[in-house]
Amino acid sequence: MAPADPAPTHALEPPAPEDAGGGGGWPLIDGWARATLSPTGPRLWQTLTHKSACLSCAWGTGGQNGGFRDELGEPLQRCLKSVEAIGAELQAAVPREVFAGRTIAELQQLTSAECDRLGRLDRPLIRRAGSEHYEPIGWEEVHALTAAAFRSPPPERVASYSSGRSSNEAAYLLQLLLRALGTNNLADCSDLCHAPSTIGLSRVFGSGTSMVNLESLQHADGVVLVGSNAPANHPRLMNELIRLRERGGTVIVINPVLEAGLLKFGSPAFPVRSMLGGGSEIASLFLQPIPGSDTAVFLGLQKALLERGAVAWEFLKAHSEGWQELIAQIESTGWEAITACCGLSREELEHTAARLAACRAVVFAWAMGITHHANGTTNVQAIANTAVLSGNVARPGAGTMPIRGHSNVQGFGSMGVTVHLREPMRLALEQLLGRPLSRVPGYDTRALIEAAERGTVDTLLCLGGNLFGANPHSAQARRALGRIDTIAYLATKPNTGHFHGLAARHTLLLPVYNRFETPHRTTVESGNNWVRLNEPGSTHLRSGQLISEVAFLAELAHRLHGDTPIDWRRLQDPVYVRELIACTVPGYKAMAGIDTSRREFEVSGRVFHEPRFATPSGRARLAATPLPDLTLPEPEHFGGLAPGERGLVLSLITARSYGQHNTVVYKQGDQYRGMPHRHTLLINPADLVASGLAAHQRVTVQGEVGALEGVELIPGSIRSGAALMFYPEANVLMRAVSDPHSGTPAFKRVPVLVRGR
Ligand SMILES: Nc1nc2c(c(=O)[nH]1)N[C@H]1C(S)=C(S)[C@@H](COP(=O)(O)OP(=O)(O)OC[C@H]3O[C@@H](n4cnc5c(=O)[nH]c(N)nc54)[C@H](O)[C@@H]3O)O[C@H]1N2
Ligand SMILES: Nc1nc2c(c(=O)[nH]1)N[C@H]1C(S)=C(S)[C@@H](COP(=O)(O)OP(=O)(O)OC[C@H]3O[C@@H](n4cnc5c(=O)[nH]c(N)nc54)[C@H](O)[C@@H]3O)O[C@H]1N2
Ligand code: SF4
Ligand SMILES: [Mo]
Repeated sequence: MAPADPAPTHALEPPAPEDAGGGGGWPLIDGWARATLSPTGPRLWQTLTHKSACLSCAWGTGGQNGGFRDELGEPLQRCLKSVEAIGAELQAAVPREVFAGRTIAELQQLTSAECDRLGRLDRPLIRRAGSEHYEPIGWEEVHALTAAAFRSPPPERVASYSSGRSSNEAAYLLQLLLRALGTNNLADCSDLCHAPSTIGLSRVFGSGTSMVNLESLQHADGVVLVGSNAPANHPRLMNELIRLRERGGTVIVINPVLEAGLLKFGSPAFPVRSMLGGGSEIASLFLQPIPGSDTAVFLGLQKALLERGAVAWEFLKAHSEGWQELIAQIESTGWEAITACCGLSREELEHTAARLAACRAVVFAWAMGITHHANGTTNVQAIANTAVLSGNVARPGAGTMPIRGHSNVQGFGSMGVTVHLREPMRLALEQLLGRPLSRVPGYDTRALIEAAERGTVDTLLCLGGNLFGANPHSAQARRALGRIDTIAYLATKPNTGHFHGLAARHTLLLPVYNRFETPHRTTVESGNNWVRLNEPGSTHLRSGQLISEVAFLAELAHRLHGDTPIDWRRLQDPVYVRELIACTVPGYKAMAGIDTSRREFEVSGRVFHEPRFATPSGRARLAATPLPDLTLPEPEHFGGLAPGERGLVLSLITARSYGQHNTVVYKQGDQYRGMPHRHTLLINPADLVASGLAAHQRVTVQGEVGALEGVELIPGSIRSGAALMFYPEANVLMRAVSDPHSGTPAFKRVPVLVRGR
């Protein structure tokens, strides 16, 4: 039984799932039916069975096994999120009158959902300085203009930003062409996402990705799921959690929000249970800490493990270094400091540690609730320390598993689209190009925005994504992008960034094929280090002038670099690109010959089957993880309350709703959190009482750099002192406060003043 816990805001044993609603279930089945029976239904089915990886998340369903299978060949692994993403790509082209008739000012009025619903981009467009319109432009002029924009400025003044939607081949070309130009300015969406995981895990294990593969996960009897809303964002992971509970395993969830789908989840993969039984139970234990305090939670778990004699001493001494420093920190940090920081009781932490110690093999998995903090890298290290201390690494069923975001975000990192290029790959690229690469550190995403704001960026190529919408401090992002001379956006569909992120002189909007339309084979890498092969496809936009990303980048490279030291035009051939990848990207040797073998593979050197890590000594490197200071400012910090106003300062989590993919919104509300529309703020009922504000009242949410008016207060299962709003709208509120180690912004702990009358 759970120890008594007087605080009403956090629960240890989760509430009975019957009372908690649960995620998945009927709405999912209904969603499938609607989507597949709609007018685009037949095309949708055809796409679902196409041999290519899912466009949506990095769990990586699809590929050579056919649209519905995971890498172990298990069927029925495609979720509704995938259907949503495909449905959006199957829209008709944006009607001609939209860009001809509507001014930029009018297009700027569109919401994210409205931008996406305009349809598919199907011909190149340009907006010239001073013009009120995007107008058509021919490809030849596009190529000449982009080549000139990259050729003219000094290399430090050109840059790229990318979002992990494109292929490995496009990613590899992008970095090769920029590095050959002499710049390392390769900002990527992972800078806003899992960079703390890459850096934290590299520090501890010498390798920045998951050390667990799907097969290994299926041998776990414990999973600690931290800061992840997997029911919405990685739905097929839920199948693994359901199975683990069925095997008698333990799922420990750590999240300030009592997410319904983490209590109980109805998966279409288990249809009888999900329809008749109301879903499967997920969390065995649910901890609701203060946002941003996970380092304290894990230090508490470590202390409890130490005190109950559950540290794997032999393993620690044989396979790690720096453990003495960590043990000293655990011993010298008092329980009061830990519990005050995380808001959980000592009993809760001890009880959780006991459950952890009783497991044979535990996987520690996490997402943005861990990384989106000013101490994101430290959070990751605290988790890794716990895994090593308890002996839960480098054996079947045990290890650390960052749950990646975009479907090929991990592939972008592997292909060298990063400001932290690893030494072996640097050497290989230098050999390929026959000269040393620039040693000037590149701009990551935040550094890029800051450099642009200073006026030191002239040319920017955006391979997918929404740089404007994804960044904190929207006003600053708009200003910064406006100081760049030329921006080329390669995209499948319009988004808010194309209308608000306008360059000073030329803004190009260039239509590309998505993964299932690309006329040549491509590859991607899943978050589980599995490389998928996507077969060629075709587009429904028959009269469109779309280009493949590889073709565009190879053309640009050829115009910039000619035929030396490699034949850049030959890079139009993705088979040749894969040959280069096989000989320059660590772990990718198996890429050679994939075109004939069609054999998908696991990147080598990532999954640790035995405790020899990728560090110089082969040992895991442990270090102390300082507790964060989570003090919130007073109302005066935000200008204070006006006479007659009531309100309170809260720690705001900005997250995804159940109906969006990042900056692209598909549905307005979030039924699982009881939020009927997007202009809402989830708040603990006790905070409502204490502040004198009322449920469903419309309030002003005041952040450090901006405010949102008329926001509806929704009482819900969130820890007292915390609040939740949807991204990207909430990005107008916050100043960019970043983790110094990774540059990743603190999107999950934004101080705000909520005020109303
Ligand atoms: N359908 C869909 N799928 C997606 C995406 C999408 O937008 N839609 N986006 C993709 C991308 S790029 C990514 S990165 C992933 C994102 O996947 P997630 O990380 O699951 O996404 P978020 O919505 O940011 O939710 C973060 C969770 O962390 C919790 N949290 C917030 N602060 C804290 C904290 O301080 N500590 C702890 N322990 N928990 C906290 C929140 O309550 C929330 O449940 O999903 C990917 N998959
Ligand atoms: N406040 C707040 N801000 C956040 C977050 C948060 O939780 N809170 N999350 C952060 C995270 S984790 C991430 S990853 C970033 C996401 O940031 P981004 O990756 O920059 O944004 P997306 O919304 O995923 O980009 C969507 C666009 O990509 C384009 N696209 C789609 N498919 C393709 C393709 O195949 N090729 C090309 N070239 N383009 C394509 C479409 O035009 C679409 O509009 O946002 C970050 N920002
Ligand atoms: S879990 Fe992720 S990869 Fe798998 S089908 Fe769903 S969205 Fe696609
Ligand atoms: Mo992400």
